[in-house]
Formats: sequence, C-alpha cells, structure tokens
Amino acid sequence: MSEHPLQTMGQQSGRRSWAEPWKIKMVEPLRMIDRAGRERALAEAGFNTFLLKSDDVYIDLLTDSGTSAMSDRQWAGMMTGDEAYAGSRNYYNLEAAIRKHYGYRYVVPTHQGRGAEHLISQVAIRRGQYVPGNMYFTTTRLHQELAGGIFVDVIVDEAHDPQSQAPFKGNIDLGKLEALIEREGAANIAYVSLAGTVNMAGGQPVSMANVKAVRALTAQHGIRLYLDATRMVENAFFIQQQEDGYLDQPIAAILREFCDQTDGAWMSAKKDSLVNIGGWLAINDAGLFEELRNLVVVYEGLHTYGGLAGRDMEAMAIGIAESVQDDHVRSRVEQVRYLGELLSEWQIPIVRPIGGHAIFLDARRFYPQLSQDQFPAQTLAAELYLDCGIRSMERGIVSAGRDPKTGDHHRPKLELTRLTIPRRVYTQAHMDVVAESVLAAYQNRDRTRGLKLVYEPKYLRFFQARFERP
Ligand code: P71
Repeated sequence: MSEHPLQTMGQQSGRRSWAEPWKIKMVEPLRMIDRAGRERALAEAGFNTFLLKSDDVYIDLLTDSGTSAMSDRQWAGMMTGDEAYAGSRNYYNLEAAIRKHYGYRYVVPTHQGRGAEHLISQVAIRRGQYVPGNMYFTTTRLHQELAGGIFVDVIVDEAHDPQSQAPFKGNIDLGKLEALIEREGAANIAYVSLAGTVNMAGGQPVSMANVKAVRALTAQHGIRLYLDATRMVENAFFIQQQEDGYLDQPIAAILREFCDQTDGAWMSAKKDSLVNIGGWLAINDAGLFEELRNLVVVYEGLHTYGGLAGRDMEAMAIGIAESVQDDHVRSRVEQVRYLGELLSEWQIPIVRPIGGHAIFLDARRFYPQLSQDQFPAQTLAAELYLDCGIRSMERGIVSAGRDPKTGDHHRPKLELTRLTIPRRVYTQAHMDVVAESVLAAYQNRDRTRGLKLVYEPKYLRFFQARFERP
C-alpha cells in the first residue's frame, strides 16, 4: 500500500497501468440531455433503446458493431478508393488481407455480416436439415431458418449459466453434437455453425482444443465446419492468455491456426476489423465458391464489391491488418475487463468470466422481483438510459423472439443487458461514468417495475418492439 491516498487503477490492483496504443487526433463532442428530456425520449422510443435518437444518447454502448474509430491509415486508405464497378483494386487488397490473416482461398465481399449469412445459408442448407451451433445469434439463426434449416444449440451447458467461471464457455459440447449426428444422420446436418467468441453467451471464447476436436468429429462424418469469424480476433486473445502453450504466440498466428481448422467463414467486419460497414464470406471449396459468387450478384452486388464502395473495402483491408496487432487486442479486451472488474468489485451481477466485447449485466439477479415476462433486461436498459443517458441493449427474452412453430416466446436462460464497448472510441473516464451509472440503477433496484410489450414486428422483433410501463 502506498502512502498516497489516491491511487491509479493499476496501483489499486498491484500492477503497472496499461494505456491505449494510440493517441487522439480528432474528437467528436458528446452531449447529455437532462433527465426530463431523457424521460420524454425514452417514452417516445417505446422503452426500446434501438428506437432512441443517437443525439439523445450520452455514452453509446448499444453495440460494438460499426461504431469503432478508424485509424489515420484507414482514413488515408479511403482516399485511394477505386470506385470501378468491376475489378476494383481495393477488392484485391481485401482478398489478400483475408487470405493472409484468415487463410481462406476464395473471398466474396458483402455489405455486412448478415449479407454473408444469407448467402451461405441459401447455398449450404437444404430444407429440413439441421444446423448445430454454439448458441444462436439473432441474424445467423434467422437466415438459417429462412433457408429451411433447423438450428440446434450444441454449446456446453456452462454457457447458459452466467455464474459459471469456465474459461471457454463458447465451446461446443462434443457429446451433444455427436448425439445429434447419430440421431439425425450426417446427411441431415447442413454444417456446423461455430462462432468465435459467442456473443449471446457474453462474448465467451472457444478453445483451440475444442475447434480441433470438433474438426476431427465433423471430418469423420464428412460434415462441413463453418466459422462466424466476427469476433474471432478477440477469441484468439483469450486462447493466447488462457490456453496452455499459446502465451508466446502472436494473435495473428493463433487466428490462422484456428481458421485453418474450418472450411470457410462469414464475417461482420463491423466488429473486429475496425470499419463502419462491411463483411465477407470466404471459403476453400471451389464449387461452393462458384455458387456463392453467382448468388452475391443477385442480393449484394458484383462479386468484386458485394454492396461496398471501393473505399470501404480498402478501409477493411487495412483494418484487418491493424486488428490482429497484439497491443491493439490487449488494450481493447482489457478495457472491457476494467469495466467488468469495477462492477464485480461492487457485487453487481454480471456474466463471468468477462467476455471480449461487452459487459453483460445479469438482469435476473439484478431484478429478482421481476418475472421474465416483465422483461427485466429491457427494463434495465431503460433505467440506465434514464440515469445518465447510457445506451445499452437487451439480450434476453425480447431478442430471443418466438418459436416459429408454437408462436410462444423463446425463453432463454440468459436474461442480459449488454454494455458493448466500441473499439478505440471511449476512454477509461467514460468507463468510470458508466460504472457509476450501473451502480445507481443497482441501488434503485427494489423500486424498479417491469415493462409491458405493446407492439412487435414479425422479424427480429427486438429492433422495433415497443413497451409501456404497466
Ligand atoms: C451486435 C451485432 C449487430 C446486431 C445484429 C443484430 C441485432 C442487434 C445488433 C452482429 C453479428 C454478430 C455475430 C456474432 C453476425 C452478426 C451480423 N452483431 N454474427 O452484436 O455479433 O452482422 O450486423 O454486420 O449484419 O451488436 P451484421
């Protein structure tokens, strides 16, 4: 203990502090509207944070998707956009970056992740086939279902338990996968859908040992293994830090080793790759690539731009190279951890271990007085906004949607409110303000009532659903 009463965060945890591996060249002013304004804005938005105007938000932790800050080099790259309809040089730069860092042979650009999900689902799923995956993601599962697939969750049980401390809660349960293959037959499995760091489980990683075991099992049955690489770089960081034998390996090498276990991948480049828009699909099979390349012109654009401007592809190519730098990934994940450790220290219920891109507040334990039908996670998101203009996202019963067969709510075990940290955007001081706001909501928890659902659209209802106070 030092004799000085004030200590830096690093000193408080008995270590030297870390700092971001960049400095700020350009700033964007933030504004906080007053409490009465926030009450009004929230009511107008139907208590749904997706329907708030961004100008009415102070610290925006809705998502880390497309919200990152680009580097000076990425902005410079934008100026070299080759806006040719066909064969833009930026496409070839993107293709080279994906081949180098992700290792797949053939590349199809798309406007964002769900564009790629649509294409792979249409090409690789036959009606009635099963698609096992390590927990669902909203858009991923929807595209699999629209293509006639039946999603089956084969993630390890610990993933559904927010208090389990298992280090690799994104892993596939091989027993569950094997049982499904045995029950339905390999021919009735479209492919295995594996996500690197599982978003809905709290940003939980998959171990290298697990992907290798899944690879061995699927290869034995002739089943393809496709990767949702959206946050795979962050997954590689957890492997580096937590799995035996990887501490001295660079993130870039771990990323390649992991991707090399799979047959192809889809990507929302709006996350790891540090761009505001973009995605891709990449695959090793030449025949499948032919089909994808044909389909992309129907839904996205020519196969050398896929709905993107040349400048966007250039920013993505540069962003991919920056995203695998060890100091970048470390500071990104450590910032998330900083916020999570503060909240944990204060006994606020969050999903543990702390994931890669966000802190997930456990709304069930936050509001034990509310039933799931009173939308605890949606309620918590509303309360955080009211307290000081922080925008978060519901990841619970509203996000899970309805069972297409019965029409009843899916009732996920996890009822979470996500504080998602954009990359290279907010400072440690912002994290402190957020932590204090969560604490204020926690201290007010006994007085908080739930919400009533008054409108929901047919698809991905969480985006546009509306609520009222009962
Ligand atoms: C996130 C998003 C963006 C989002 C999507 C749907 C509802 C709310 C927010 C997008 C992902 C993702 C994974 C693992 C594919 C997509 C789709 N995440 N896979 O977390 O996390 O990519 O948004 O570029 O279409 O806020 P896309």
